[in-house]
Amino acid sequence: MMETIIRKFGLFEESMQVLPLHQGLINKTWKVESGGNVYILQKINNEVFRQPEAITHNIEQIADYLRETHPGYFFTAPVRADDGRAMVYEEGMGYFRMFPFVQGSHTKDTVKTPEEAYEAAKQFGKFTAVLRNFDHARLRTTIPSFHDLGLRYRQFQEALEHGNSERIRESQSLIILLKQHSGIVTEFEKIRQDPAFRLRVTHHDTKISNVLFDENDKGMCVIDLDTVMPGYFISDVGDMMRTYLCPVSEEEADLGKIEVRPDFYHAIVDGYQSEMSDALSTVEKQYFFYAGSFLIYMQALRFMTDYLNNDIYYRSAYPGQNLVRTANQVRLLQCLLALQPATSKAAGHVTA
Ligand code: GN1
Ligand code: MG
Repeated sequence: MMETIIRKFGLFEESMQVLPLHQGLINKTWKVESGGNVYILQKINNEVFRQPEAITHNIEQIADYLRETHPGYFFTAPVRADDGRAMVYEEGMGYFRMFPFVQGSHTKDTVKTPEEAYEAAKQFGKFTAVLRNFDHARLRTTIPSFHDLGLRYRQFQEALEHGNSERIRESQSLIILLKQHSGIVTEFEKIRQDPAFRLRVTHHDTKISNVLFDENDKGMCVIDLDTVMPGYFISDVGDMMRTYLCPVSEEEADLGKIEVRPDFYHAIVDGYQSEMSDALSTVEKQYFFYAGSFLIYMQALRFMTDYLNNDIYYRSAYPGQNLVRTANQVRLLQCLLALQPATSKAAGHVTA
């Protein structure tokens, strides 16, 4: 079946092999071995990415800019299809794109050491740093208001009004906890008004599996540029905190296993600052801790909202999975807030 797509990229061979790779919650991914070369093929979920061309537009803009200004920066440019475009569409199958597999690289699914966290944070910092003078207005928005916490909170409130009433009853204790932390939204609204915060080219999906590592476990580059858009640095740093601080993932149902590892926190801050220190304002630098609370809270709201809306957004394998994910993220938020350093910007006061 995938043959039709691979033909359009001009890479079809009788002996080729197509193997499914680990799946995210949104897009699907395969490894393709053809003609002695290896590629990564991705199907774009166009329910989520309503204008898939916006993704390839952005990648092409960035690729062109970096080729001219930072030729030494390692950027994985997409494979062009026979018609010259970086994406193919097939009726009934959807939108696909392909990248050459980077020889000698590997990805990681979990963060096991502070060194890995440092390397990943350095790569995400470097990505934003090399694009510091790129005019972000050249980028299209691939998901409108993606990390707009105010909108996420309103969507949560709407789900409380119009969502599945049985699920709302069953989730009361988590709903109350989420409402108590709405000060994190108020703080975000201040950030949006604050000229000390700059919009930059940010990645918006900084999980460890979006970094390529070399044989010596040094970071090589970032991948998966679907959600690259203008954003605040707290989005990227926050999603690293959300996904690197804890030894277990957002899928863990045993809340007793959730904890925040302080040495990983420092590794993220140091790795990111090793590239971004000159670019960040003094005010922005006070928001590293807030970044973690911002992203974890947003993810908790998104999982809760989806649960109350009968699981229409996140792929789920068993009933109640989005509720488990919500409880997991709320616990993670509590663990992080318990460690708030006296010197950092408050994460928003808990209201009773
Ligand atoms: C989605 O599909 P994946 O795993 O790259 C989501 C992220 C969430 C993440 C939670 C476009 O990312 O924002 O943080 O799930 N991406 C989109 O696992 O909604
Ligand atoms: Mg992604």
